[in-house]
Amino acid sequence: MTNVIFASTHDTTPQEWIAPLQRALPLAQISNWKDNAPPVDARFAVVWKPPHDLFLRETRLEAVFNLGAGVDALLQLPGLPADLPIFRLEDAGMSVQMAEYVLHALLRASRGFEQYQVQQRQRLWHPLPDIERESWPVGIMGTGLMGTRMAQTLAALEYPVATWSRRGKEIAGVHAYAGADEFPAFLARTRVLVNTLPLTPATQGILCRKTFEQLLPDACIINVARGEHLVEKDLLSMLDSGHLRGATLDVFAQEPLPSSHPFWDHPAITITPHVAAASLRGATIKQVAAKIQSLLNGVVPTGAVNRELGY
Ligand code: OXD
Repeated sequence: MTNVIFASTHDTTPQEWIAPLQRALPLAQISNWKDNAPPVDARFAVVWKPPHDLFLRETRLEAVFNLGAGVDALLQLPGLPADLPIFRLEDAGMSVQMAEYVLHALLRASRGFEQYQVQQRQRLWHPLPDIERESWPVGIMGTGLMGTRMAQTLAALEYPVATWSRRGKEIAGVHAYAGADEFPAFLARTRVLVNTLPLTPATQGILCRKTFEQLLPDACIINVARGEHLVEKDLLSMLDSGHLRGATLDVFAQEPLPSSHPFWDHPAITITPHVAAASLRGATIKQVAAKIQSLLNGVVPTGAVNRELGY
């Protein structure tokens, strides 16, 4: 019997994951993590924000499956064996939601919906100038599944779109910038900066004053990756000085965002509670079950995390 442990400190109703996972893998025994319980000697762990002692207790794991795209928190857990394979979730309904989220944030600015909302309250019938797409060049940091889908979506709507990533990725109709050398040129043509990068020591704090200063004037920031990418005080001072026009933030260094945090009341900041893209349960379970089955058949599935790169 193959033991699989489900370990999430995030889900209050783990049975909603465990029951369908058990149906998808009838020959395995799926159990829920319980604090202060003995190990179940699991071969596989299915996790999201797992308990800190997961790897200290379950020492026979052969692979871990992360129920999200970002593995930054998982890689920090104590006792994580250096050679334990980790598989991230690949899309599972997330990239289309991310594309919608970014499109919505972009349109609020580019189509004047923010101003029309204010005008409605004033009973003001006042058409704004027509949209000029070339005034809204979008720059997407990261060309994983999320960044790629966003770039394709916005390019299809005829916005000028560029991406920036470690190696540069070819996407039809999108200009690719690659590596540290091309970062300044990427920023210099960007007015709407979207962050989809994985959080690693190399990307932590990348949304900082030095980055913001290089953007086109009246720029917007959209962060859907991790709160730790952003230097909060730099964002606030660049908004207050008028160099930046606004920011749409879905992720924060501390979640939930504390009620005393200055972001809540800032007129140029739009906040959502880490909901830009949810992994859809049905698609996620199907994908994780297929990957476990693949390993049981001796075939390494896709989505393996490169531990050196940190994603
Ligand atoms: C993820 C997330 O990493 O939802 O998938 O944050």
